Amino acid sequence: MSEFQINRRALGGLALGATALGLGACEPTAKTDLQPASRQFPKDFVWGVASAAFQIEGSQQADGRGKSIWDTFERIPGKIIDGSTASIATDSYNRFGEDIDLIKAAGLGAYRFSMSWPRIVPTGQGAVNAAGLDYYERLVDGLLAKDIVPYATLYHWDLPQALQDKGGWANRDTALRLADYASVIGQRLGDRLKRFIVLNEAAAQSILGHLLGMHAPGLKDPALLGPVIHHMNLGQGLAIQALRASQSDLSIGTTFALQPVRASGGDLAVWNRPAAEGLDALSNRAWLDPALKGTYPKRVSDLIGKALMDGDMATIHQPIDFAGVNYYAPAYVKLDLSSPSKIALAKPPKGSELDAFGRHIDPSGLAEVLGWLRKDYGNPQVMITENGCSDPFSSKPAIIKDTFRITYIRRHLEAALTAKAAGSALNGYFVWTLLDNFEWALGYTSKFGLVAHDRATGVRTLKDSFGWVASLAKSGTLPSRP
Ligand code: GCO
Repeated sequence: MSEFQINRRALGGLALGATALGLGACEPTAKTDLQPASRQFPKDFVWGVASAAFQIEGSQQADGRGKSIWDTFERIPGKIIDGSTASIATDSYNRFGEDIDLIKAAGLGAYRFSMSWPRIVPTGQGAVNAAGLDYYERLVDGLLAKDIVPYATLYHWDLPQALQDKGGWANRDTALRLADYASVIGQRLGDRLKRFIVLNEAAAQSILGHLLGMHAPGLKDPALLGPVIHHMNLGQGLAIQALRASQSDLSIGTTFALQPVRASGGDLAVWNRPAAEGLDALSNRAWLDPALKGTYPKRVSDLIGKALMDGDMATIHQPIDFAGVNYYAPAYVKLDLSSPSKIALAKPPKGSELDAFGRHIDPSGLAEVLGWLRKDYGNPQVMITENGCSDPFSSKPAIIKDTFRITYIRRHLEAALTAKAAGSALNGYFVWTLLDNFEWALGYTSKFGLVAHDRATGVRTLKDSFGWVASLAKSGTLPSRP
Protein backbone atom coordinates (compact mmCIF):
# COMPACT_ATOMS: atom_id res chain seq x y z
CA MET A 1 0.00 0.00 0.00
CA SER A 2 2.88 2.28 0.60
CA GLU A 3 3.47 3.97 -2.72
CA PHE A 4 -0.18 3.55 -3.54
CA GLN A 5 -0.79 6.24 -0.98
CA ILE A 6 2.28 8.39 -1.16
CA ASN A 7 2.40 8.60 -4.91
CA ARG A 8 -1.19 9.49 -5.20
CA ARG A 9 -0.63 12.17 -2.61
CA ALA A 10 2.32 13.53 -4.52
CA LEU A 11 0.26 13.58 -7.67
CA GLY A 12 -2.69 15.41 -6.24
CA GLY A 13 -5.86 14.90 -8.21
CA LEU A 14 -6.82 11.52 -9.52
CA ALA A 15 -7.46 11.49 -13.23
CA LEU A 16 -10.58 9.38 -13.23
CA GLY A 17 -13.94 10.08 -14.74
CA ALA A 18 -16.77 12.03 -13.22
CA THR A 19 -18.33 8.69 -12.23
CA ALA A 20 -15.92 8.44 -9.34
CA LEU A 21 -17.91 11.09 -7.53
CA GLY A 22 -20.68 10.05 -5.20
CA LEU A 23 -22.54 10.77 -2.02
CA GLY A 24 -22.04 9.96 1.64
CA ALA A 25 -18.84 9.67 3.62
CA CYS A 26 -16.64 7.61 5.87
CA GLU A 27 -16.43 9.30 9.23
CA PRO A 28 -13.04 10.01 10.77
CA THR A 29 -12.23 8.11 13.92
CA ALA A 30 -11.01 10.29 16.75
CA LYS A 31 -9.19 7.67 18.74
CA THR A 32 -6.29 5.78 17.21
CA ASP A 33 -5.60 3.15 19.86
CA LEU A 34 -7.89 0.43 21.16
CA GLN A 35 -7.27 -1.58 24.29
CA PRO A 36 -8.51 -5.16 24.16
CA ALA A 37 -10.01 -6.73 27.26
CA SER A 38 -7.77 -9.76 26.82
CA ARG A 39 -4.25 -9.76 25.39
CA GLN A 40 -4.23 -13.47 24.76
CA PHE A 41 -4.39 -14.93 21.25
CA PRO A 42 -5.79 -18.43 20.82
CA LYS A 43 -3.34 -21.34 20.64
CA ASP A 44 -4.16 -22.04 17.00
CA PHE A 45 -3.72 -18.41 15.88
CA VAL A 46 -1.48 -18.34 12.78
CA TRP A 47 1.68 -16.23 13.10
CA GLY A 48 3.70 -15.58 10.00
CA VAL A 49 5.67 -13.27 7.76
CA ALA A 50 4.79 -12.24 4.21
CA SER A 51 6.87 -11.55 1.11
CA ALA A 52 6.50 -11.30 -2.66
CA ALA A 53 8.50 -13.02 -5.41
CA PHE A 54 9.62 -9.94 -7.29
CA GLN A 55 10.72 -8.17 -4.12
CA ILE A 56 12.99 -10.97 -2.88
CA GLU A 57 13.91 -13.59 -5.45
CA GLY A 58 16.33 -11.88 -7.81
CA SER A 59 17.70 -14.36 -10.41
CA GLN A 60 15.60 -12.75 -13.09
CA GLN A 61 17.27 -14.70 -15.88
CA ALA A 62 17.67 -18.01 -14.08
CA ASP A 63 16.32 -21.35 -15.23
CA GLY A 64 14.06 -20.15 -18.00
CA ARG A 65 12.16 -17.42 -16.13
CA GLY A 66 10.32 -15.09 -18.50
CA LYS A 67 10.20 -11.31 -18.20
CA SER A 68 7.61 -9.61 -16.03
CA ILE A 69 6.20 -6.12 -16.33
CA TRP A 70 8.30 -5.14 -13.34
CA ASP A 71 11.51 -6.25 -15.12
CA THR A 72 10.60 -3.78 -17.83
CA PHE A 73 9.39 -1.02 -15.55
CA GLU A 74 12.32 -1.01 -13.11
CA ARG A 75 14.70 -0.35 -16.01
CA ILE A 76 12.94 2.80 -17.17
CA PRO A 77 15.10 5.68 -15.93
CA GLY A 78 13.48 7.62 -13.11
CA LYS A 79 10.85 5.04 -12.19
CA ILE A 80 12.70 3.60 -9.18
CA ILE A 81 13.68 6.31 -6.76
CA ASP A 82 17.22 5.07 -6.06
CA GLY A 83 17.83 3.74 -9.57
CA SER A 84 18.02 0.20 -8.23
CA THR A 85 16.58 -3.04 -9.61
CA ALA A 86 15.39 -6.29 -8.08
CA SER A 87 17.88 -8.32 -10.09
CA ILE A 88 19.45 -9.66 -6.88
CA ALA A 89 17.06 -8.36 -4.19
CA THR A 90 17.53 -10.62 -1.14
CA ASP A 91 18.71 -13.42 -3.44
CA SER A 92 15.95 -15.60 -2.09
CA TYR A 93 15.87 -17.72 -5.25
CA ASN A 94 19.21 -19.07 -4.07
CA ARG A 95 18.96 -18.43 -0.35
CA PHE A 96 15.41 -19.57 0.36
CA GLY A 97 16.78 -22.20 2.76
CA GLU A 98 18.18 -19.40 4.93
CA ASP A 99 14.82 -17.57 4.74
CA ILE A 100 13.15 -20.72 6.02
CA ASP A 101 15.70 -21.05 8.82
CA LEU A 102 14.97 -17.47 9.90
CA ILE A 103 11.22 -18.10 9.92
CA LYS A 104 11.82 -21.22 11.97
CA ALA A 105 14.13 -19.37 14.35
CA ALA A 106 11.33 -16.84 14.91
CA GLY A 107 9.01 -19.73 15.82
CA LEU A 108 6.53 -18.65 13.16
CA GLY A 109 4.13 -21.28 11.92
CA ALA A 110 3.39 -19.81 8.48
CA TYR A 111 5.07 -18.15 5.51
CA ARG A 112 3.18 -16.14 2.91
CA PHE A 113 5.24 -15.90 -0.27
CA SER A 114 4.20 -15.27 -3.85
CA MET A 115 4.81 -17.34 -6.94
CA SER A 116 6.24 -15.67 -9.99
CA TRP A 117 3.94 -16.24 -12.95
CA PRO A 118 6.76 -15.68 -15.52
CA ARG A 119 8.97 -18.18 -13.70
CA ILE A 120 6.30 -20.85 -14.13
CA VAL A 121 4.70 -19.82 -17.44
CA PRO A 122 7.39 -17.61 -19.04
CA THR A 123 5.17 -16.04 -21.70
CA GLY A 124 2.04 -16.10 -19.59
CA GLN A 125 0.34 -18.80 -21.61
CA GLY A 126 1.20 -22.13 -23.16
CA ALA A 127 4.53 -23.73 -22.30
CA VAL A 128 5.17 -24.41 -18.63
CA ASN A 129 8.71 -24.04 -17.30
CA ALA A 130 9.38 -27.14 -15.21
CA ALA A 131 12.41 -25.52 -13.53
CA GLY A 132 10.19 -22.72 -12.21
CA LEU A 133 7.77 -25.18 -10.68
CA ASP A 134 10.71 -27.13 -9.25
CA TYR A 135 11.85 -24.01 -7.41
CA TYR A 136 8.50 -23.57 -5.69
CA GLU A 137 8.38 -27.27 -4.93
CA ARG A 138 11.74 -26.98 -3.16
CA LEU A 139 10.47 -23.96 -1.25
CA VAL A 140 7.21 -25.64 -0.24
CA ASP A 141 8.92 -28.88 0.73
CA GLY A 142 11.53 -26.94 2.69
CA LEU A 143 8.82 -25.15 4.65
CA LEU A 144 6.83 -28.30 5.30
CA ALA A 145 9.95 -30.10 6.49
CA LYS A 146 10.24 -27.43 9.20
CA ASP A 147 6.52 -27.48 10.07
CA ILE A 148 5.91 -24.06 8.55
CA VAL A 149 2.61 -23.81 6.69
CA PRO A 150 3.03 -22.31 3.20
CA TYR A 151 0.52 -19.68 2.05
CA ALA A 152 1.14 -19.03 -1.64
CA THR A 153 0.01 -15.83 -3.32
CA LEU A 154 -0.57 -16.65 -6.98
CA TYR A 155 -0.23 -13.13 -8.29
CA HIS A 156 1.63 -10.27 -6.60
CA TRP A 157 1.86 -7.78 -9.48
CA ASP A 158 4.49 -9.49 -11.70
CA LEU A 159 2.47 -10.07 -14.87
CA PRO A 160 4.39 -11.79 -17.67
CA GLN A 161 5.51 -9.06 -20.08
CA ALA A 162 4.26 -11.12 -23.02
CA LEU A 163 0.71 -10.77 -21.68
CA GLN A 164 1.16 -7.05 -21.19
CA ASP A 165 2.19 -6.86 -24.83
CA LYS A 166 -1.30 -8.16 -25.61
CA GLY A 167 -3.01 -5.58 -23.43
CA GLY A 168 -2.36 -6.97 -19.94
CA TRP A 169 -5.25 -6.67 -17.50
CA ALA A 170 -7.14 -4.44 -19.91
CA ASN A 171 -7.48 -7.56 -22.07
CA ARG A 172 -10.12 -10.02 -20.90
CA ASP A 173 -7.96 -12.91 -22.05
CA THR A 174 -5.49 -12.25 -19.19
CA ALA A 175 -8.18 -13.37 -16.73
CA LEU A 176 -8.39 -16.74 -18.48
CA ARG A 177 -4.62 -17.09 -18.53
CA LEU A 178 -4.48 -16.52 -14.76
CA ALA A 179 -6.83 -19.47 -14.37
CA ASP A 180 -4.60 -21.67 -16.56
CA TYR A 181 -1.60 -20.71 -14.46
CA ALA A 182 -3.55 -21.45 -11.25
CA SER A 183 -4.45 -24.83 -12.61
CA VAL A 184 -0.81 -25.68 -13.41
CA ILE A 185 0.14 -24.88 -9.82
CA GLY A 186 -2.80 -26.71 -8.29
CA GLN A 187 -2.04 -29.83 -10.26
CA ARG A 188 1.66 -29.87 -9.53
CA LEU A 189 1.74 -28.70 -5.90
CA GLY A 190 -1.83 -28.98 -4.60
CA ASP A 191 -1.10 -32.34 -3.01
CA ARG A 192 0.96 -30.55 -0.34
CA LEU A 193 0.46 -26.82 -0.84
CA LYS A 194 -3.01 -26.32 0.59
CA ARG A 195 -3.39 -22.59 1.21
CA PHE A 196 -3.66 -20.04 -1.56
CA ILE A 197 -4.13 -16.31 -1.86
CA VAL A 198 -5.18 -15.57 -5.42
CA LEU A 199 -4.48 -11.84 -5.83
CA ASN A 200 -2.50 -9.37 -3.79
CA GLU A 201 -3.86 -5.85 -3.61
CA ALA A 202 -5.40 -5.65 -7.04
CA ALA A 203 -6.56 -2.13 -6.09
CA ALA A 204 -2.99 -0.90 -5.92
CA GLN A 205 -1.97 -2.38 -9.25
CA SER A 206 -5.05 -1.12 -11.05
CA ILE A 207 -4.72 2.47 -9.82
CA LEU A 208 -0.96 2.91 -9.55
CA GLY A 209 -0.14 0.90 -12.64
CA HIS A 210 -2.87 1.97 -15.04
CA LEU A 211 -3.97 5.41 -13.95
CA LEU A 212 -1.00 7.06 -12.27
CA GLY A 213 1.89 5.35 -14.04
CA MET A 214 3.80 4.99 -10.78
CA HIS A 215 3.98 1.18 -10.86
CA ALA A 216 4.27 -1.33 -13.67
CA PRO A 217 2.98 -1.36 -16.34
CA GLY A 218 3.38 2.42 -16.01
CA LEU A 219 0.21 3.46 -17.83
CA LYS A 220 -1.81 6.62 -17.28
CA ASP A 221 -5.07 5.92 -19.01
CA PRO A 222 -8.33 6.53 -17.14
CA ALA A 223 -10.22 4.53 -19.77
CA LEU A 224 -8.34 1.38 -18.72
CA LEU A 225 -9.33 1.50 -15.07
CA GLY A 226 -12.79 -0.05 -15.37
CA PRO A 227 -11.75 -2.95 -17.62
CA VAL A 228 -8.65 -3.61 -15.51
CA ILE A 229 -10.69 -3.73 -12.30
CA HIS A 230 -13.18 -6.09 -13.88
CA HIS A 231 -10.66 -8.42 -15.48
CA MET A 232 -8.67 -8.74 -12.27
CA ASN A 233 -11.86 -9.63 -10.40
CA LEU A 234 -12.86 -12.04 -13.15
CA GLY A 235 -9.41 -13.64 -13.19
CA GLN A 236 -9.67 -14.11 -9.45
CA GLY A 237 -13.00 -15.94 -9.78
CA LEU A 238 -11.72 -18.12 -12.61
CA ALA A 239 -8.51 -18.92 -10.74
CA ILE A 240 -10.46 -19.97 -7.65
CA GLN A 241 -12.52 -22.33 -9.82
CA ALA A 242 -9.38 -23.69 -11.46
CA LEU A 243 -7.65 -24.32 -8.14
CA ARG A 244 -10.71 -26.07 -6.75
CA ALA A 245 -10.95 -28.21 -9.88
CA SER A 246 -7.32 -29.26 -9.44
CA GLN A 247 -7.64 -30.28 -5.77
CA SER A 248 -10.72 -30.55 -3.60
CA ASP A 249 -9.23 -29.78 -0.20
CA LEU A 250 -7.60 -26.38 -0.69
CA SER A 251 -8.14 -23.36 1.50
CA ILE A 252 -8.42 -20.42 -0.88
CA GLY A 253 -8.48 -16.74 -0.08
CA THR A 254 -7.54 -13.47 -1.67
CA THR A 255 -5.87 -10.36 -0.29
CA PHE A 256 -7.54 -6.96 -0.24
CA ALA A 257 -5.74 -3.70 0.50
CA LEU A 258 -8.21 -2.07 2.86
CA GLN A 259 -8.04 1.54 3.96
CA PRO A 260 -10.70 3.66 5.61
CA VAL A 261 -11.02 6.69 3.34
CA ARG A 262 -11.68 9.81 5.37
CA ALA A 263 -12.81 13.23 4.26
CA SER A 264 -10.21 15.85 5.10
CA GLY A 265 -11.59 18.29 7.65
CA GLY A 266 -13.95 15.68 9.10
CA ASP A 267 -17.50 16.69 9.91
CA LEU A 268 -16.79 20.34 9.23
CA ALA A 269 -15.88 19.85 5.59
CA VAL A 270 -18.92 18.16 4.10
CA TRP A 271 -17.83 19.11 0.58
CA ASN A 272 -14.93 16.65 0.90
CA ARG A 273 -17.23 13.73 1.63
CA PRO A 274 -18.05 12.76 -1.96
CA ALA A 275 -14.32 12.56 -2.67
CA ALA A 276 -13.94 10.14 0.24
CA GLU A 277 -16.78 8.01 -0.97
CA GLY A 278 -15.36 8.02 -4.51
CA LEU A 279 -11.98 6.69 -3.44
CA ASP A 280 -13.59 4.25 -1.01
CA ALA A 281 -15.50 2.79 -3.96
CA LEU A 282 -12.39 2.38 -6.10
CA SER A 283 -9.93 1.16 -3.55
CA ASN A 284 -12.14 -0.90 -1.22
CA ARG A 285 -15.63 -1.68 -2.55
CA ALA A 286 -14.62 -2.38 -6.17
CA TRP A 287 -12.93 -5.50 -4.77
CA LEU A 288 -14.88 -6.48 -1.66
CA ASP A 289 -18.35 -6.19 -3.20
CA PRO A 290 -17.86 -8.41 -6.25
CA ALA A 291 -15.88 -11.07 -4.38
CA LEU A 292 -18.10 -11.24 -1.32
CA LYS A 293 -21.51 -10.08 -2.58
CA GLY A 294 -21.40 -10.62 -6.34
CA THR A 295 -22.14 -6.98 -7.16
CA TYR A 296 -20.32 -3.77 -8.03
CA PRO A 297 -21.05 -0.41 -6.43
CA LYS A 298 -22.87 1.79 -8.96
CA ARG A 299 -19.99 4.14 -9.74
CA VAL A 300 -17.66 1.20 -10.32
CA SER A 301 -20.04 -0.53 -12.73
CA ASP A 302 -20.32 2.77 -14.60
CA LEU A 303 -16.55 2.68 -15.09
CA ILE A 304 -16.56 -0.97 -16.12
CA GLY A 305 -19.26 -0.48 -18.72
CA LYS A 306 -19.13 -2.93 -21.58
CA ALA A 307 -16.31 -5.00 -20.10
CA LEU A 308 -18.96 -6.72 -17.96
CA MET A 309 -20.38 -9.75 -19.76
CA ASP A 310 -23.23 -12.11 -18.97
CA GLY A 311 -22.40 -14.53 -16.20
CA ASP A 312 -19.29 -12.63 -15.02
CA MET A 313 -20.66 -11.69 -11.63
CA ALA A 314 -21.49 -15.31 -10.82
CA THR A 315 -17.97 -16.33 -11.85
CA ILE A 316 -16.43 -13.63 -9.69
CA HIS A 317 -18.60 -14.43 -6.68
CA GLN A 318 -16.89 -17.68 -5.70
CA PRO A 319 -17.02 -18.83 -2.11
CA ILE A 320 -13.69 -18.11 -0.44
CA ASP A 321 -12.26 -19.76 2.63
CA PHE A 322 -10.78 -16.59 4.02
CA ALA A 323 -10.37 -12.91 3.26
CA GLY A 324 -6.81 -11.61 3.43
CA VAL A 325 -6.49 -8.06 4.74
CA ASN A 326 -3.47 -5.83 4.17
CA TYR A 327 -3.66 -2.81 6.41
CA TYR A 328 -1.19 0.03 6.86
CA ALA A 329 -3.08 3.31 7.27
CA PRO A 330 -6.24 5.23 6.47
CA ALA A 331 -6.31 7.63 3.50
CA TYR A 332 -7.47 11.24 3.67
CA VAL A 333 -8.97 12.95 0.66
CA LYS A 334 -10.44 16.28 -0.33
CA LEU A 335 -12.44 17.77 -3.14
CA ASP A 336 -10.27 18.92 -6.03
CA LEU A 337 -12.17 20.83 -8.66
CA SER A 338 -9.19 20.80 -11.01
CA SER A 339 -9.18 17.00 -11.25
CA PRO A 340 -11.62 15.10 -13.48
CA SER A 341 -12.59 12.88 -10.55
CA LYS A 342 -12.72 15.82 -8.13
CA ILE A 343 -10.62 13.67 -5.74
CA ALA A 344 -7.22 14.62 -4.33
CA LEU A 345 -5.32 13.08 -1.50
CA ALA A 346 -5.05 15.25 1.60
CA LYS A 347 -2.78 15.33 4.62
CA PRO A 348 -3.82 13.53 7.81
CA PRO A 349 -5.27 15.84 10.49
CA LYS A 350 -2.78 18.22 12.14
CA GLY A 351 -0.85 16.60 14.94
CA SER A 352 -1.35 13.04 13.63
CA GLU A 353 1.44 10.63 14.26
CA LEU A 354 2.96 9.78 10.85
CA ASP A 355 4.85 6.80 9.45
CA ALA A 356 7.78 7.02 7.04
CA PHE A 357 5.35 7.55 4.16
CA GLY A 358 3.63 10.48 5.86
CA ARG A 359 0.61 8.27 6.56
CA HIS A 360 -1.43 8.49 9.73
CA ILE A 361 -0.47 5.73 12.15
CA ASP A 362 -3.94 4.72 13.20
CA PRO A 363 -4.49 1.19 14.46
CA SER A 364 -8.21 1.91 14.92
CA GLY A 365 -8.41 1.87 11.12
CA LEU A 366 -7.55 -1.82 11.22
CA ALA A 367 -10.41 -2.51 13.62
CA GLU A 368 -12.60 -0.42 11.34
CA VAL A 369 -11.88 -2.44 8.18
CA LEU A 370 -12.26 -5.69 10.10
CA GLY A 371 -15.61 -4.29 11.23
CA TRP A 372 -16.70 -3.84 7.60
CA LEU A 373 -16.04 -7.50 6.92
CA ARG A 374 -17.95 -8.47 10.04
CA LYS A 375 -20.96 -6.23 9.51
CA ASP A 376 -21.26 -5.69 5.75
CA TYR A 377 -19.76 -8.82 4.25
CA GLY A 378 -21.11 -11.77 6.24
CA ASN A 379 -18.23 -12.10 8.69
CA PRO A 380 -15.85 -14.31 6.67
CA GLN A 381 -12.80 -15.98 8.13
CA VAL A 382 -10.02 -13.38 8.06
CA MET A 383 -6.24 -13.38 8.02
CA ILE A 384 -4.26 -10.15 8.29
CA THR A 385 -1.92 -10.93 5.41
CA GLU A 386 0.21 -7.78 5.74
CA ASN A 387 0.88 -5.13 8.34
CA GLY A 388 4.17 -3.52 9.22
CA CYS A 389 6.29 -0.42 9.34
CA SER A 390 9.22 1.01 7.39
CA ASP A 391 12.35 2.72 8.67
CA PRO A 392 12.50 6.37 7.59
CA PHE A 393 13.45 6.34 3.88
CA SER A 394 17.19 6.32 3.47
CA SER A 395 20.08 4.65 1.73
CA LYS A 396 21.71 4.17 5.14
CA PRO A 397 21.90 0.79 6.88
CA ALA A 398 18.75 -0.48 8.55
CA ILE A 399 17.88 0.43 12.13
CA ILE A 400 18.53 -2.65 14.22
CA LYS A 401 17.12 -1.32 17.50
CA ASP A 402 13.70 -0.88 15.91
CA THR A 403 11.48 -0.15 18.90
CA PHE A 404 9.23 1.95 16.63
CA ARG A 405 8.42 -1.19 14.60
CA ILE A 406 7.63 -3.23 17.72
CA THR A 407 5.36 -0.45 18.94
CA TYR A 408 3.60 -0.25 15.56
CA ILE A 409 2.96 -3.99 15.45
CA ARG A 410 1.87 -4.14 19.09
CA ARG A 411 -0.66 -1.32 18.64
CA HIS A 412 -2.11 -2.90 15.51
CA LEU A 413 -2.43 -6.23 17.27
CA GLU A 414 -4.32 -4.47 20.07
CA ALA A 415 -6.78 -3.26 17.45
CA ALA A 416 -6.91 -6.74 15.92
CA LEU A 417 -7.68 -8.33 19.30
CA THR A 418 -10.38 -5.73 19.91
CA ALA A 419 -12.02 -6.59 16.58
CA LYS A 420 -11.72 -10.27 17.37
CA ALA A 421 -13.43 -9.78 20.72
CA ALA A 422 -16.22 -7.96 18.86
CA GLY A 423 -16.74 -11.05 16.73
CA SER A 424 -14.34 -10.86 13.76
CA ALA A 425 -13.31 -14.35 12.66
CA LEU A 426 -9.64 -13.41 12.70
CA ASN A 427 -7.28 -16.36 12.56
CA GLY A 428 -3.87 -15.08 11.65
CA TYR A 429 -1.39 -12.24 11.30
CA PHE A 430 1.52 -11.95 8.87
CA VAL A 431 4.14 -9.25 9.43
CA TRP A 432 5.29 -7.47 6.30
CA THR A 433 8.11 -8.59 6.00
CA LEU A 434 10.93 -11.00 6.86
CA LEU A 435 13.87 -9.26 5.16
CA ASP A 436 14.42 -5.69 3.99
CA ASN A 437 13.73 -5.98 0.27
CA PHE A 438 12.91 -4.22 -3.00
CA GLU A 439 10.06 -1.86 -2.13
CA TRP A 440 8.75 -1.29 -5.66
CA ALA A 441 9.19 2.32 -6.85
CA LEU A 442 11.02 3.11 -3.61
CA GLY A 443 13.75 0.61 -4.41
CA TYR A 444 15.77 -0.16 -1.28
CA THR A 445 15.18 3.17 0.45
CA SER A 446 12.24 1.75 2.41
CA LYS A 447 12.94 -1.08 4.83
CA PHE A 448 10.18 -3.13 6.42
CA GLY A 449 12.09 -6.24 7.53
CA LEU A 450 12.37 -7.99 10.87
CA VAL A 451 15.80 -8.85 9.49
CA ALA A 452 18.20 -6.39 7.84
CA HIS A 453 19.76 -7.36 4.54
CA ASP A 454 23.07 -5.76 3.64
CA ARG A 455 23.03 -5.63 -0.15
CA ALA A 456 26.78 -5.26 -0.47
CA THR A 457 27.66 -8.33 1.57
CA GLY A 458 24.42 -10.28 1.66
CA VAL A 459 24.72 -10.41 5.47
CA ARG A 460 21.43 -10.79 7.31
CA THR A 461 21.14 -9.24 10.77
CA LEU A 462 18.27 -9.77 13.19
CA LYS A 463 16.55 -6.60 14.35
CA ASP A 464 15.05 -6.25 17.83
CA SER A 465 11.58 -6.73 16.32
CA PHE A 466 12.57 -10.24 15.23
CA GLY A 467 13.07 -11.34 18.84
CA TRP A 468 9.92 -9.54 19.96
CA VAL A 469 7.79 -11.25 17.30
CA ALA A 470 9.41 -14.59 18.16
CA SER A 471 8.46 -14.29 21.80
CA LEU A 472 4.92 -13.21 20.91
CA ALA A 473 4.49 -16.18 18.58
CA LYS A 474 5.68 -18.45 21.37
CA SER A 475 3.51 -17.11 24.18
CA GLY A 476 0.51 -15.83 22.21
CA THR A 477 0.29 -13.05 24.81
CA LEU A 478 0.58 -9.48 23.58
CA PRO A 479 2.88 -7.48 25.88
CA SER A 480 1.59 -4.09 26.96
CA ARG A 481 4.78 -2.29 25.92
CA PRO A 482 7.97 -3.10 23.91
C1 GCO B 1 1.91 -3.66 -1.00
C2 GCO B 1 2.52 -4.97 -1.19
C3 GCO B 1 3.86 -5.14 -0.59
C4 GCO B 1 4.57 -3.91 -0.05
C5 GCO B 1 4.16 -3.58 1.37
C6 GCO B 1 4.93 -2.42 1.98
O1 GCO B 1 1.03 -3.59 -0.22
O2 GCO B 1 2.38 -2.70 -1.59
O3 GCO B 1 1.70 -6.05 -0.90
O4 GCO B 1 4.47 -5.65 -1.70
O5 GCO B 1 5.92 -4.10 -0.11
O6 GCO B 1 2.82 -3.23 1.39
O7 GCO B 1 4.64 -1.23 1.36
